[in-house]
Amino acid sequence: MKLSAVLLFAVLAALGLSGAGQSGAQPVAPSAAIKVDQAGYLPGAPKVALVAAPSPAADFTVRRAPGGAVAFRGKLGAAVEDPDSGDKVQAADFGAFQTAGKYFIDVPGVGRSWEFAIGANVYARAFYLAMRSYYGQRCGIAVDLGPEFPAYKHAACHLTGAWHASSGKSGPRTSAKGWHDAGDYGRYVVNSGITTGTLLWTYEMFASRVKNVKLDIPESGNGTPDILNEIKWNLDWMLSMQDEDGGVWHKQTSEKFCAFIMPEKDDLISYVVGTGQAPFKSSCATGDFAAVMAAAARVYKPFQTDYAAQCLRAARQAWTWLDKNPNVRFNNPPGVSTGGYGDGNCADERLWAAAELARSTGDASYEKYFLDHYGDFKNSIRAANPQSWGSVANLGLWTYALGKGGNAEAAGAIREASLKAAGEIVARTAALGYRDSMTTRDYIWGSNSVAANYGMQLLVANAFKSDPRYVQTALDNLHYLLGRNPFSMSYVTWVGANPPHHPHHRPSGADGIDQPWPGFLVGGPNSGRSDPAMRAKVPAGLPPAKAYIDDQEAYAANEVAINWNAPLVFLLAGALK
Ligand code: G3I
Ligand code: 9MR
Ligand code: ZN
Repeated sequence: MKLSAVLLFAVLAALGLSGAGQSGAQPVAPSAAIKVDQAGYLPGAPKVALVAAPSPAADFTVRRAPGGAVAFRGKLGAAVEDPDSGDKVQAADFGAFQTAGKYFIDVPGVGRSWEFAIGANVYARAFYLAMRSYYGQRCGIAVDLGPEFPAYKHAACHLTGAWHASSGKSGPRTSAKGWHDAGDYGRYVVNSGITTGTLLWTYEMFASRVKNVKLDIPESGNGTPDILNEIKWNLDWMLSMQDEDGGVWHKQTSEKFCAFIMPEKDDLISYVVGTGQAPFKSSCATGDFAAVMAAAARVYKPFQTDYAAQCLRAARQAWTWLDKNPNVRFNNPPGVSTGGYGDGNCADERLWAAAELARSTGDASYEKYFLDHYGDFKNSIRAANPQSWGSVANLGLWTYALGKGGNAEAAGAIREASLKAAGEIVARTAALGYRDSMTTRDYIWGSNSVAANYGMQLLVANAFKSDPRYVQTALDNLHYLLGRNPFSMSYVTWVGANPPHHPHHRPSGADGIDQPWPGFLVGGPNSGRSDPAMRAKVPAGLPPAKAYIDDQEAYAANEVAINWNAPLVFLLAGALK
C-alpha cells in the first residue's frame, strides 16, 4: 500500500468511516495485535497466526480477501508467555484449511490481520525480490530495476580506486565489480565470504528450485542460472582482491562513510585497505576467500569450466598463503573508520577453507588439515549461536559431512551434533509465544539474520535426516521475519502489506523516491540500541524483541546488509515449490 493510502485509511478509521464491526464485508484497518506471515503459507504446511491482545480472545475466522466471506472458523489457543517481547500470545491454528487464495484473519473484539495468501508459490515473489536485491547492490555498473520499479536505478559507481598506504602498495588502482555491503558503499571480503558462501550453498542444496528463476539481470539468458550470474558479480570483485602471493586484502572502502548520496555521487577514493604492515593481507579474509572460491569451483563447473578452474587455482593459492600466515588480524588502520569486520580468531575460516577445498578436490592434504582440527570446533554446532560473518565453523563442518567427507567417524559426529542441535531448537521454538528460535541473547545488531541463520541450520539438519519438524521450525523463523512478530511487520522491503519504509540504505534514502529499494531484510531488533537514533527514539528497558524502529537514522536496527539477506534467500529457496 502506498503511504498516501495508509494515511487515508487512518483518517477514515478515525472518522469511523472505514467500515466497522466484525462482518468483514467492509475494509477495516489491520490490527498489529494479529500476526500473520504476510507472504503466506504453503497449503500442506502448518498454518498458525498469532494474537497478542491485552486480554485473551476466544474465536477467530479466516476470511476471504477481499469480501470477507468466512472460509474457516477456529478457537484460539491458550495465551503463552513470550519473555523476549513481554507479550502473551495466542495461536490461531488453521492448518486444516488448505484452499489456495487470499485471506485475512478476523478476531472478534481484537480486529483483523493484514492479508496473506495460501498457495504453493507464496514465497516465489519474496525469493525473487530478496535475490534480486543483490543486483541493486552492484558496484561498477549502471543498475536499473526495470519497468516494474521505474526510477529505481543508479549510474556506474566507484569505477576508479587506489591503494591505501596500509595495503603495502601505492598509487591508483582499477576498481572492479562487487556488491555494496549494506547501507554503505564499502566492499568487505570477510562479509562477502559468508554471503557468497550461503548463496552458493543455496544453489547447491536447492538447484532444482532456483536454477530456472529468472532474475531479470543483464546476464539473463546466457545459459548460466541467474542466481549464479548474480553471485559471480561479487566473486569477480573478490578475485580482484587477491595478491600475487595468494593473500587477500581485507576490504575496499573509502576512509570514512560518505553522505547519504547515490553511489555514483560518492567521489571519496575507494581504497584497497590492508593491515598496515607486512604481510598486509589478513587471515580471516584469505580463509573466507579460499572457502568460497573452492565452493565456486564445484558450482560453476557445469556452466563455466574455465571460470571454475580459475576459482580453484585462486582457492589453492589462498590456502598456501594461509598456511604461512594463519593469524594475521585486521583492525582499521589510522584514519580509516568504515566497517571493521574485525575477528580475533581465523581458525574457523581456515577450517571452512580446508573443508570446501577437500570437498571440491578430494586432496588428502586439505582433508588431513580438516581432520586434525575439526575437533577444536566440535561444540560449534549447537542450539545457540548459529553461523555469522565472524563464526563460520558450522559451514566447514557441514560441508565436510554433506560432501564426500571420507572419514565416517568425523562425518557421523557432525551429523549427530547437527540433529541434536536441531532437536533442541525445535523444542525451544515451540515453547515461545512467537514461535521463533531466538534466544534472549540473539537480539543483537542484525538479529533478523540470526533468525534466518537458525532457519538455515534447521534446513541443513534436514539434509542430514529428513524430519518435518526441522522444516516446519525453519518456516516458523521465516514467518517471524515476514510478519509474525511483535510489530506485525514484514521485515523485508516490498514483501507483505506492512513492510519497512525507511531502511538505512543510501540509494533508498537518496533516490528521491518515496518507497525504499525492494527485497531487503532490515537488521531488526537490537537490545543494545547501538546507534544514536535508537538511543534517542527507542525507550531503554524495552523487551529485546521490541527494541526496533523503522527509521533511516537507526543503522543498528534498520540497515540492510548482503550477509543478512543471504540466509533469507536460503530459507526462501527451501520453501519454494
Ligand atoms: O557476539 C557478541 C555477543 O557475544 C554479545 O553478547 C553481544 C552483546 O552486545 O554482542 C555480540 O557482538 C555484536 C556483533 O556485531 C555480533 O555480530 C556486537 O555487539 C555488534 O556491535 C556487532 O555489530 C556489527 C556492526 O557492524 C558493528 O561493528 C555487525 O555484526 C555487523 O553486521 C555490522 O556491519 C556493518 C559494517 O561494519 C559496515 N557496513 C554495514 C554493516 C551492517 O551494519
Ligand atoms: O552508514 C553507515 C553504516 O553502514 C554503518 O553500519 C554504521 C556503523 O558503522 O555507520 C553508518 O554511518 C554513520 C557513521 O558511522 C556516523 N555518521 C553517520 C553515518 C550514517 O549516515
Ligand atoms: Zn559502487
